[in-house]
Amino acid sequence: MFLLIGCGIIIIVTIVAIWRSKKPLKTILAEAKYELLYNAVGSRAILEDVFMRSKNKTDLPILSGKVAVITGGARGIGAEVVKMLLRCDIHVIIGCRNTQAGEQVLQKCRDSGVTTGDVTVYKLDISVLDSVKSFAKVVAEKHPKINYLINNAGIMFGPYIESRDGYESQFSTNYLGHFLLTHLLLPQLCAAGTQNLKSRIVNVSSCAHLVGEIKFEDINNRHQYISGEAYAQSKLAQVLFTNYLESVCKKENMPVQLHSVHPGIVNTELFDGTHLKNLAPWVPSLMFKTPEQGAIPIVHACLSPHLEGKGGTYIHNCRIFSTSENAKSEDLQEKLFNFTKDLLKIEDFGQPHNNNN
Ligand SMILES: NC(=O)c1ccc[n+]([C@@H]2O[C@H](COP(=O)([O-])OP(=O)(O)OC[C@H]3O[C@@H](n4cnc5c(N)ncnc54)[C@H](OP(=O)(O)O)[C@@H]3O)[C@@H](O)[C@H]2O)c1
Ligand SMILES: *[C@@H]1O[C@H](CO)[C@@H](O)[C@H](O)[C@H]1NC(C)=O
Ligand SMILES: *[C@@H]1O[C@H](CO)[C@@H](O)[C@H](O)[C@H]1NC(C)=O
Ligand SMILES: CC(=O)N[C@H]1CO[C@H](CO)[C@@H](O)[C@@H]1O
Repeated sequence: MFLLIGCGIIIIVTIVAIWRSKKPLKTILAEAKYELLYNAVGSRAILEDVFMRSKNKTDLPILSGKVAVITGGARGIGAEVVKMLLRCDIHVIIGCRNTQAGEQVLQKCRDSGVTTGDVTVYKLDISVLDSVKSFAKVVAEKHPKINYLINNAGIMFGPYIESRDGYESQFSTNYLGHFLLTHLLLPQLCAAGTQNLKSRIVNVSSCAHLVGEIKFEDINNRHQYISGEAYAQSKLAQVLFTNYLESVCKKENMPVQLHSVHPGIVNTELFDGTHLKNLAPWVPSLMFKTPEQGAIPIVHACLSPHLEGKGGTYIHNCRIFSTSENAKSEDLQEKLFNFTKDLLKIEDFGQPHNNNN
């Protein structure tokens, strides 16, 4: 009952915020449509988080010698993932914009009594293609074998901004940069995996993918920019890509498997600046998961032996969930894959040394 009232408040708060914003009616209607969709999907996800609370657990086995790469591991959910991987004695490579913040994550873990594992921090701005290339280059040189790649860095909503390479910021941060990074590190992932113990690529997507569609003719969503629509597009693109690459890896017998994960609705800085946090800041702290709880399904997707051989799946509260119909469309997966390869001028995916990337 309490939860239903909470969800109702979220809906009312956002509708009021949209009316206050004084935009043209057409934009208001389109934004309202997305607000309602998000509220529906988000409220359902919150309820699922609550009812599946007991399912939200994963073991932390000792995996000395394994190497994990994570984007955006310096705060939010990513920092909690780093902490859990350290407890497994894994060597974690953090790619983040502020390398000092990355170092501090290690310090905090040590202060809290975690003595195992190690952290190396390299500078990475995932929204800048050149930065992705230089990051991948040092990482590949220093670590010829990578067991886990966690594509976690992400941004949500915000105004229309273009990245240095000219792409809408959510598309370039959440999707494009990670597509390139995955391409560049695939050889090292293949080198670490075996047919019985595959390397894993985990994409931190979102239940928002359920309301997404891909606008090939206006991939930047420039024509009518609705931030929620662009976020959903970027998260759907991740799931499509995960599913497509999984089928490629299977076909070519690569020892790599892929998962997309919805971490839950988690109280992080991701919600800063949203209508909800501006008008009812107590809702996230009361009703959302903590970052630690959000990290659990991601770690589960990386490490759980129960998922061995079950690549291409979408994980929600440590359970395999079904994705949207859109995400299952093989046609759409291939179309987006071709489209992205062309954008990035990649000729042979996963074979970085055959071209100039
Ligand atoms: N919170 C939720 O409810 C929720 C729900 C579904 C999915 N997710 C997904 O979970 C992931 C993590 O989100 P969060 O909640 O932990 O958010 P957060 O607290 O805002 O953290 C975002 C992380 O991404 C990094 N990042 C953003 N832009 C970057 C860039 N251009 N280059 C490098 N790193 C960048 C940030 O690093 P800086 O310190 O450099 O900014 C930060 O470490 C995202 O992919 C998000 O879409 C979250
Ligand atoms: C994860 O999603 C990104 C989009 O953010 C995509 O570019 C990348 O290739 C995906 N990786 C895997 C292994 O699914
Ligand atoms: C993707 O590209 C391949 C190779 O160029 C082509 O054979 C295939 O038909 C394309 N698929 C789609 C859906 O456009
Ligand atoms: C909401 C909730 O109960 N989360 C739990 C998920 O699992 C971890 C560890 O198994 C607990 O510490 C959390 O409290």
